Amino acid sequence: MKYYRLVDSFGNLSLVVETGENQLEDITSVEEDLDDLAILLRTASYSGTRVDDLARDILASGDPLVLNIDEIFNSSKEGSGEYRFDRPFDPPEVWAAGVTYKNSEMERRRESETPDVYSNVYNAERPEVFFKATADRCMGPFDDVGIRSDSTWDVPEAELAFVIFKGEIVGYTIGNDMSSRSIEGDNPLYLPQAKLYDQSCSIGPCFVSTEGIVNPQNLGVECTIVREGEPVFTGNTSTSEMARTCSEISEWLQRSNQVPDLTTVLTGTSIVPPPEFTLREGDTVAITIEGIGILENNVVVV
Ligand code: DO4
Ligand code: MG
Repeated sequence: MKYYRLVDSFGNLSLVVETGENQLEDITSVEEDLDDLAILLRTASYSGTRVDDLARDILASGDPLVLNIDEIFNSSKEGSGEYRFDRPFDPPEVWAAGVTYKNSEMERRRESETPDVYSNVYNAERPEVFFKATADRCMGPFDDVGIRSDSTWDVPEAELAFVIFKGEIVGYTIGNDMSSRSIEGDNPLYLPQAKLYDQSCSIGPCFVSTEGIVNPQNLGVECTIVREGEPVFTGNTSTSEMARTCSEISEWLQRSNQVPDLTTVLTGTSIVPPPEFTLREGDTVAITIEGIGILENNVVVV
């Protein structure tokens, strides 16, 4: 099932579930303490219930508020209306895997004066896994994402993201790994500065439980960048092109490294705009992943 977090015009949060064509049902309108995915996952874990079964039971036990997805999508985009989509949950840590697609390896070789590090890691048993963002640096749907003021070449990275709870993958979302190619290209040791800065990441629009995604290694991914109303870049791929699996990345990340519940892990990109392309303030990035939805963000200089 797909879980969204809504914020109303008074700042109140609610946890809602997609239950039909264009339809959301509000769990919080039935159980007022259940306004966050973390609480639902914890309750499911304590009671030994699957999260989707718990959500269905709660909705069936009351008379939930029913909302229309398209209306909330439009009001979120326009910044108007009673409800808008919030970041679907608060990830205490965001990590990312890199060079998990052949295309990413080739593009990084192009930008770097030390290209071999990328080929080596693509072929190695140990994946590249790096710290990507804290909760404060991770934005939600329709929030602004950042390009650094000291960078000259910037791109979004459209990535499937998985979510860990009690050491296990419990669901998926979309991630945007905003990146400075000029800073990473100068020296791979600058990677933390190329990847982690204000508003350097976004996730959303929803969290999809593992029950809702049959095979994470076979999902279509698309990224479109719009400038002044016109698309200036579109690319697509499939997670079937990934050289590693989500389970494998999760296992490597958690070796000698306990991660807190709701840690989110971006799994790498294959969609790379051409070398002459760089993002500009005012651009809009829309990432679509099959079975999850569309994550849309505007770009600002930070
Ligand atoms: O090796 C640097 C970062 C790679 C990355 O972010 C990706 O492949 O998505
Ligand atoms: Mg990336």
